[in-house]
Amino acid sequence: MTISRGFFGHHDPRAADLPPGQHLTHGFPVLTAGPTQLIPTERWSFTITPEIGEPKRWSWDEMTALPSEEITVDIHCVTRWTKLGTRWRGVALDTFFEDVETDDDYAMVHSYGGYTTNLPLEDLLGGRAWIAYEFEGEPLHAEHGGPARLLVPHLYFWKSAKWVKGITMQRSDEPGFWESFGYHTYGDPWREQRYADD
Ligand SMILES: Nc1nc2c(c(=O)[nH]1)N[C@H]1C(S)=C(S)[C@@H](COP(=O)(O)O)O[C@H]1N2
Ligand SMILES: [Mo]
Repeated sequence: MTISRGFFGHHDPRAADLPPGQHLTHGFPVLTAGPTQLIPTERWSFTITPEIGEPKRWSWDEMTALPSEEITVDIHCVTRWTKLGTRWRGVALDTFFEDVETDDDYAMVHSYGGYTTNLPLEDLLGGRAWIAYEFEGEPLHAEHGGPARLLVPHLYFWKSAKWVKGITMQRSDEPGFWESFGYHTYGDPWREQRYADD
């Protein structure tokens, strides 16, 4: 069966895919607190540091040699834009965590340039989060977090740290950059968890 756009009148055919309070964008806005980081791949590395135990580090070549996936997902910014059907290539966080021993339930994600964001370890696992390094078939542009960013599309997009550098594991859920300025500690767009009290 085919359903023409006209069937839905003037409403967007995928309006059902919009979380509450969001509107569609067809562009790709750039949102960065501070300057764009320019990190050559030779200088890029990604480190997971448990609270107790050995850190594990991947160079660019080691990271890109890991099995990657093509991911098509909707992304939701807390400033109310949603972009449907974005296509990325990346390595699932499950793959990195296979090599890490940790008893810690929370993660603090760190970026080159100092940005941070927190989330439960659980939300990085189960095929729901990636280190992404291609967007729409091209190397990820620096303004969107290239050479590599975190991609956690089931949470508001501020959790998807650009120029990702590492993850430190922690026993408790400490706030990252926006979270310490009053944004929600978890940030589920479907429950409209924008600010601390939502
Ligand atoms: N390092 C870093 N990552 C970041 C940000 C930032 O300022 N610095 N902004 C966040 C916010 S608020 C959003 S909405 C998205 C924007 O990603 P984009 O610029 O690729 O659209 O990146 C997130 N990751
Ligand atoms: Mo954002």
